[in-house]
Amino acid sequence: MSKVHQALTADSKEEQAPAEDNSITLTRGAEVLEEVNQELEGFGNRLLTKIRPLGWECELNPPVFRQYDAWGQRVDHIVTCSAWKRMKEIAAEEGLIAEAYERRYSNWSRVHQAVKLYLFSTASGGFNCPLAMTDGAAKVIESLGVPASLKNAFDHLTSRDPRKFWTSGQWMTERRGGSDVANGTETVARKQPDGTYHLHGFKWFTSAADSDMALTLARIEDAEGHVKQGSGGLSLFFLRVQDEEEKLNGIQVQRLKDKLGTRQMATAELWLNGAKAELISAEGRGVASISNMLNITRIHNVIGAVASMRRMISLSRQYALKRVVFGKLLKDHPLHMQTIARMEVQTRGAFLLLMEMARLLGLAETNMASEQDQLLLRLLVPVAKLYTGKQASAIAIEAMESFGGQGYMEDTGLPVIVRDTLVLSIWEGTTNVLSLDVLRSLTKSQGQVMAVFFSTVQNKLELASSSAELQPAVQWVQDAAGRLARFCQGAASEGAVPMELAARDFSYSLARIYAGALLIEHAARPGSSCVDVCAAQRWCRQELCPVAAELGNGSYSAEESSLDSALVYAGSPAGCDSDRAALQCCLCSDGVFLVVPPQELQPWLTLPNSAPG
Ligand code: UCC
Repeated sequence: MSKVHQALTADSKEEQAPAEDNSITLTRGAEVLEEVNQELEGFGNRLLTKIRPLGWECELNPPVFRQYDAWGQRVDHIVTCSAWKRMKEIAAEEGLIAEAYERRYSNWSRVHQAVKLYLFSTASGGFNCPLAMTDGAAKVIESLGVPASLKNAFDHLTSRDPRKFWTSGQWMTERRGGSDVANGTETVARKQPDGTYHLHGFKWFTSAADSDMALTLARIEDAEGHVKQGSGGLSLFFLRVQDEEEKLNGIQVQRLKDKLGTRQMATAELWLNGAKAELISAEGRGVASISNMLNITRIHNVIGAVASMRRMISLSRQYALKRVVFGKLLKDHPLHMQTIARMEVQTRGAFLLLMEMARLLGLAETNMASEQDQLLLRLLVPVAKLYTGKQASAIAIEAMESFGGQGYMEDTGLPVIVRDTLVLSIWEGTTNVLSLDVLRSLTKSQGQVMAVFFSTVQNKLELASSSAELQPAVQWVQDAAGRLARFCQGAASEGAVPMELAARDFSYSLARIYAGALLIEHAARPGSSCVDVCAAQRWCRQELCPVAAELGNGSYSAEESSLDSALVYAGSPAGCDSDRAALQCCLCSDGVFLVVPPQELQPWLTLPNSAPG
């Protein structure tokens, strides 16, 4: 039985430890809200009048790479525009990183920071990316106890002084790949007499390569020049990108990446050729140490996703108030309103997931989190990251379509948002890699994350127990949670379900059930509106537990799994070059005929030979 299956056998009925009395934090929460509201109003004005135009300037003036100076000297200069530089100053002035580490508002500081970043995100001209990594780097350093050698860096990363503020890179991806870091990392670290290391290797994607510092992984060479392979051979290093004379620190910039989106931000290939660095993790604990950074950047990814969804819906909604088609405004076409309303429901669920994570992170960072809160946070970060990344891509495209052909025009600015959104399911771990991380959280906690998940969902639903209008929604969530619990028990006891195959549907189930519970809890609070109730009801009407549904369809059986490959390669070992060839191959494959009835293939198979292949 695999470790995941063993974890699933953990008693999911385990009692949650009594929650701490949080009435004091709640009261203070109301005061914080009042204070923060005022500040946000000022920030909102600044966003509209100053920051958004700067963001557009960043889009129009993407970074360029100047390899040589006028005299033929190699300089490897990444030239960024003045608006990009101004964004860095604004980020410092607004305390977009500092807020989280000063903890002015105690456990609410992370919620405050998340809201500011959420507002900033789509106006930032891509500057949200370096901020994500900067926050992640500060988190790693703080979790190491801010050692003396890193105090200076920490102070720069968390400064409100624009002259002092640093951003950080996170150089994890090498030529052999970005998901399988344990096997893909080739960079070596050679120890120097002064105790520092020189790094040698090639970093294939380095986002915001104009940053002041970076955290990166490398394998320490022993005296014989040997390194340990795998995850256990990786250690974490800190380095400055430039030295005191502003010369690159043993780094050559190979080229800038030509990306689909996030073009405002310089992503570079970097050749580390003796870059001076400091070891900051225990030897061989690089991945575990950098995971503190990953979990923060993944939360920023969720912020970016929800912000993008909200921006696209706002634009779409405004357009519907002005555009007349078929004799009336778009807003008076029920089908159009249904489309936007569906996006709205998705966005509300995603927003509450984001706020829940920020709340839990705030508790964890002020020693107010119970063990259950910490487990829940560990589970929710990959769940929310993978789910909102997909939601945001779908909504960006749907909302673009709501503008008709105009949505496809560059000068509307909509394609920029779409392009920048599509990366969110790739950055910081793809959907499948994050689904496997969900399983990792399960095994690492020996199943305790699921026990906490179920009891927290149940607690949230209780608030709605006296609301008749929310009862159907409560019932759907309870049914889905029941089906998920049975799935877990079945998967564990028989070991019958290959969990890797079910990982994505499993993660989607967690996201939908949890967001359903959050929407219900929100709708049940005093002061909520009928729109909140409607959003909760509609969210809960979707399939909340796709993993149980797919199990019922036999999707995780060995037969289905082998058919997956048959469908993909359709009888050709080398794959197929065109749809026509693929369909012809399907004819040869009994397996494919079993799942695609011949009558459905008929229109395709009778295409004239001249039809495009
Ligand atoms: O894309 C990148 C930069 C883009 C710019 C950022 C902008 C984002 C914000 C946007 C704003 C809008 S940088 C590249 C990103 N790359 C990734 O995300 C990597 C994806 N791959 C993974 O996540 C893999 O699952 C790995 C690398 C974590 C797998 O590594 P291993 O070594 O094979 O995994 P292990 O052996 O399972 O884990 C090693 C240790 C374990 O701890 P111990 O040894 O104590 O048991 C794990 O529990 O690391 C621990 N660990 C974690 N702990 C692994 N992952 C986590 C985690 N997420 N949280 C806590």
